Amino acid sequence: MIIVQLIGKVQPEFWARALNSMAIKEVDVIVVGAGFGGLRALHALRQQGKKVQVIEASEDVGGVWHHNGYPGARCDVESYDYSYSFSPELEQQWVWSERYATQPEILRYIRHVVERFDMRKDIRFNCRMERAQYDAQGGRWAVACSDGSLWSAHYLVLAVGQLSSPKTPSLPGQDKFGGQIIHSALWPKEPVSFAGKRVAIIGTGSSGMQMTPVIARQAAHLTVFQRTPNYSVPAANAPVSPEEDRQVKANYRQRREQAWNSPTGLGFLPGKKSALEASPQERAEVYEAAWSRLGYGFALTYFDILLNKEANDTAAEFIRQKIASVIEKPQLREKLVPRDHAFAARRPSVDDGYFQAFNRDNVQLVDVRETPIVELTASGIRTQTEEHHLDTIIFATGFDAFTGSLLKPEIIGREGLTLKQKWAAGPVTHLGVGTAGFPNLFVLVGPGSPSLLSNVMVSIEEQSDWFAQMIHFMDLHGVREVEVTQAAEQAWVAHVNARAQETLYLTADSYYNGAEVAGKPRVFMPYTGGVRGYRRLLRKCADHGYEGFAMRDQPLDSGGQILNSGAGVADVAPRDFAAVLVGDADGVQR
Ligand code: N01
Repeated sequence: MIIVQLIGKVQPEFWARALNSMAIKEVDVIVVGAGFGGLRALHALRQQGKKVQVIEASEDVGGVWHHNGYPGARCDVESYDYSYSFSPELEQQWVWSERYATQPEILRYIRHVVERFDMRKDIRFNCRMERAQYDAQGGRWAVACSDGSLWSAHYLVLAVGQLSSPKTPSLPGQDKFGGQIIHSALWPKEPVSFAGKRVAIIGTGSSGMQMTPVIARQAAHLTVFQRTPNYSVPAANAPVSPEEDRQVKANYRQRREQAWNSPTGLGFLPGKKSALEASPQERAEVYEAAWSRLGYGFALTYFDILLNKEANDTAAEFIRQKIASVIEKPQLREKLVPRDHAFAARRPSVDDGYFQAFNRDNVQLVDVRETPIVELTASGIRTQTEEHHLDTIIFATGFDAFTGSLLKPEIIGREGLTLKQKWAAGPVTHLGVGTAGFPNLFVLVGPGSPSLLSNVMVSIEEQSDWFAQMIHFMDLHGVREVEVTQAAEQAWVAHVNARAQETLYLTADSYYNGAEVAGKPRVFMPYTGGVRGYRRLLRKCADHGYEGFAMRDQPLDSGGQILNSGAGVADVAPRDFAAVLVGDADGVQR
């Protein structure tokens, strides 16, 4: 049936090659991606006794943490929170060396988890999913991969990451440059030396800001090409002392509970007060205390920093003064201090000496809005005013966020509709986990879920367990096919938009709303209702028999009947964002 489906509807040379080279392998679930998300999905699905095959395009585990090996790369979520919670033994035995772990340490952790839970045997490396097609009569996904392997699975889980499709601008003359070009998210595995080199970094988001001070210390000369000045708060990184480790581990469950019940999954509860209710002196004290201690939690010092422009201005001005105070050259201060958007309306960075790096004699800033890049030459970058001679150019230019990696493979649902066609005007999901017309397909931390507005580890674990429980429920009730209803996804998209409109996120161009890629639909993608609120909605959906998902005893095309009240629309009436910020997404006001 599957072969007929594949050959009948899609007849690329690829399928012929795949079919010739290998037999179709049958599994219960294909999970695409062996980063934190895919590995956690593997664990959750194994717990349900499922035969799972993880397929991974690269040669090892880790996802973005495998690829983003640039100097200075580290997480801006505290190590104890950016880690799996499913195994108390793992929690107790793993020792983090720093409050914010470096990329190598995170990768060591991932590899440890993979070995400890014997995951490697279920992962196929150097295997990129190129095409997946739903067999509407058989109710299974047929998956074809770059290595010629062909799979049939009841369920398809896309754990491909939201920031995993690197974006490189195409500048004139890019092929002429004689030196080395590196993208921050495709960092070479062999060591890159900057000693004695003239280096350029293009892009001043989190990646550019993290690598700048480190490369500045190594290179002969560093030129940073900035388009938009970014807000940043100090990382407040420190080694973890044995006493701190003991304390965290003595109360780890409590710490997890706090993270799960906080708006961002970072454990911080927002201040109960409006920034505008506080006196200037009180605000200054609160901001000062948060500045050196909270990292990204700075944005939650008052509950309305992301809701009200006037409130936001108080935080933004504090940060501007802090940034300006460490930059010695007045003309650089003007260029580096962010003024054109509200604080945290785009993703701010958490840095360790970024602005101070510009006090060094070997570091130069080029504002590309003032002096745009004209071309790359054989020996460097030529702007409208000068040529910068370079040995190495680093693109820290970010990603095609949220949908980039989801839309790369050809994913074909009912009646030949591709995911790309379905999402041509922007991604449409119910709860960020599934989309109508694509049965038995789950997206991990997809558009419409808190994803990049949360500690993604919390979201990954929440959704992985939720899918696994849904599959268990389906097994118990003889369900063969599950599919988001159109009514449910329309209601969810309206809800996501309504919630976003309560915030300042829509006031800025950012990768949250597709502005990072020319021609990409301008749609706000993450869910702003908070981790705790989202968690409650997932539970409510399950408690109501998976409301918004049609569950059928057989595939629809084989005459399947709906077993639950699938047509129901989740009750997601927009509510006061401030209520969500203190964790009451289900309508309880503060
Ligand atoms: O990417 P970005 P990133 N010419 O999209 C500029 C996570 N992360 O890799 O702002 C010149 O933020 C672009 O300019 P503009 C985190 O979620 C986390 O830095 O579009 N410049 C911008 O300055 C983060 O948000 C950690 O005007 C160009 C930069 O490139 C996300 O990953 C560390 C350009 C891209 O910034 C992405 O971060 C690293 C062009 N043609 C990343 N095109 C931590 O955990 C783009 N830019 C700390």
